[in-house]
Amino acid sequence: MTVTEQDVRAAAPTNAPEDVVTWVAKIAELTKPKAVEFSDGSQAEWDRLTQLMVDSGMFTKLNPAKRPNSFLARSLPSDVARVESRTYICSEKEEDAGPTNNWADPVEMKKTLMGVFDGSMVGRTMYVIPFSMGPLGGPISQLGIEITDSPYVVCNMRIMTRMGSAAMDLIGQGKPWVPAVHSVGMPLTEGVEDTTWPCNDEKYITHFPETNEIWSFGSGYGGNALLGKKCFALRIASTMAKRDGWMAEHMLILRLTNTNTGKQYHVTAAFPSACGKTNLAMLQPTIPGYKVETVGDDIAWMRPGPDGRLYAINPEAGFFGVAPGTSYDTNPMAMDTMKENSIFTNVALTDDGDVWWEGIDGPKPAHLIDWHGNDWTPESGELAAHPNSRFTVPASQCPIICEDWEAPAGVPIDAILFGGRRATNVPLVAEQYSGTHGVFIGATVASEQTAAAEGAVGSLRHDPFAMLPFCGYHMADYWGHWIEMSNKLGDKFPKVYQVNWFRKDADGKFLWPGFGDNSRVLDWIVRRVAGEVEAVDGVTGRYPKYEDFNVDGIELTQEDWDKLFAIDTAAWSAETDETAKYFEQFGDHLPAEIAAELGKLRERIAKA
Ligand code: O2Y
Ligand code: MN
Repeated sequence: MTVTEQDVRAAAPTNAPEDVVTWVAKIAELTKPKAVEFSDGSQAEWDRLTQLMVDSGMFTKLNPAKRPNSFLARSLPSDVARVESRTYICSEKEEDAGPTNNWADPVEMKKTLMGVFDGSMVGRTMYVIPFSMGPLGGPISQLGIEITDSPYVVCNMRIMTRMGSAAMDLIGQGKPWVPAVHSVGMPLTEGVEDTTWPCNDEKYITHFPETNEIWSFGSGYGGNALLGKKCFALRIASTMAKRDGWMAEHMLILRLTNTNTGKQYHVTAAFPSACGKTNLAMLQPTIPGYKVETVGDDIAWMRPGPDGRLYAINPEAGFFGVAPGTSYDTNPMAMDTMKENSIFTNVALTDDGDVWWEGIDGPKPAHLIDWHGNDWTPESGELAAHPNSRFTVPASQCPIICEDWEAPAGVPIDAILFGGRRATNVPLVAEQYSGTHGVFIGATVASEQTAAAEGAVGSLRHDPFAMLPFCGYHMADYWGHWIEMSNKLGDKFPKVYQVNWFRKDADGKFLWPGFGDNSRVLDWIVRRVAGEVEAVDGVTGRYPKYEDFNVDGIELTQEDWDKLFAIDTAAWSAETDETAKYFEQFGDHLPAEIAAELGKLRERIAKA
């Protein structure tokens, strides 16, 4: 028995407009689910679906005394992360996807998708999730509807987005919405037994930028399945933003308040993975006189405001953070955020019904159930939690969530940070020389894969603007869009700063303490923004003077400082050659301004 158009009409809430009902009926006809439910986002719905998953074995309820209203899910080892190799941009012209994306012809991909989605939901319930990315009805926000056959996705979307009836109200008022179709790709046909993590070895994470559509097949995990996040808020939104004159960025947003003057600054920051982005979003300053509040931990949508400044919202409502390495030592605010109402995926389970992962506080327990569901002891010699295991938590539970984190018009941005994990070459902080130099700094974000030999560059993994897997169109055209936005806003465009917390000395020791001490770098940046402090011109940008930088309470001598800001001209010369080679792939899409900035960098190296 499969859902008919009549069933869809009967299930649709009264605020669902005809175009939505027709679309849902069409997807039901294709995917052939056994039932259809429109999500209202209510507590009752959460209670019902979490219980359904506990009953099916997909969720383990955590000990309510330790972790109220929280659940653990374990995925299959074949479905533990985003799959970039199966992620496609299906623009009409291949050139528009650019050399850094997988491209597929939209007509061909649609044929493939119609094949794999045909009957893909047999025996399952199809859930229809109306959602808003950003505060409901806000001027920067956008609407979407995800259809999925995964109750896990429904519950995660309830945390990560503003989901349910209120979003459908806005869609019913005729506001545009992005259609997103998701199936785990495991139909329960005759004789097929359901599993606790249904998925399919064949996966397609596809984006159609010209029609704003998302189709995702075969994975139940994270960015592959929670389609509001990377698929909508970055890949599709980046194409919308280019068309409409705004910016969709892979950036945290924080508010830094000078507690002596009350002056507030807002900073966005982009980092490739494994650079401590969540820790910075929830920074605990080690220097007195500052307070950090979190606006967002992963994505920023930014638009020029009426005063000509750039305003940012966090389009998400929750954090989908990496668990391993998170502790009261490294990120106490994240730990407090996940005290309740949370979903954990692929972490370990303690004997008293709580969660555990490598790097969490305290000694290793004598016994755990690992992320595979097997007994684990410290002698097992295996990781108890998967390295990409996750917590899904409501942002509102973060003890330092900014009171304006849901301000519909966003917060005005004062500075933009770009950082990578660079053991060599890149100084602690450098300010842009100009707007185009700021874009060059973003375009050359990279992390080192291996240690560099003396005077050479380690193997660099380029991740421009930390957008490599998330830009929905040609990467070099995206740089062109940044240049256009920067030129349009002129002096009001936030200044860009390159930061690097990870520089090492010749013995491989970190030169900078990082974590809460990164507040010292923020302190210098906001004093620069306020025009309170001078900077010295250097090879990669403008640097702080040692005497202006707050080193109270840490041991950072002038000698250490010199190492943190040292420029090895031979190594930098090699790095510019490497950058030029990296840029070659972008052909004539590379903005002339970016090529010119590389030339200027070479001139500064030659003069140094
Ligand atoms: O592996 C996944 O599906 C999650 S990826 C992710 C999740 C939260 C924030 N950022 C990311 C990322 O890959 O940048
Ligand atoms: Mn991210």
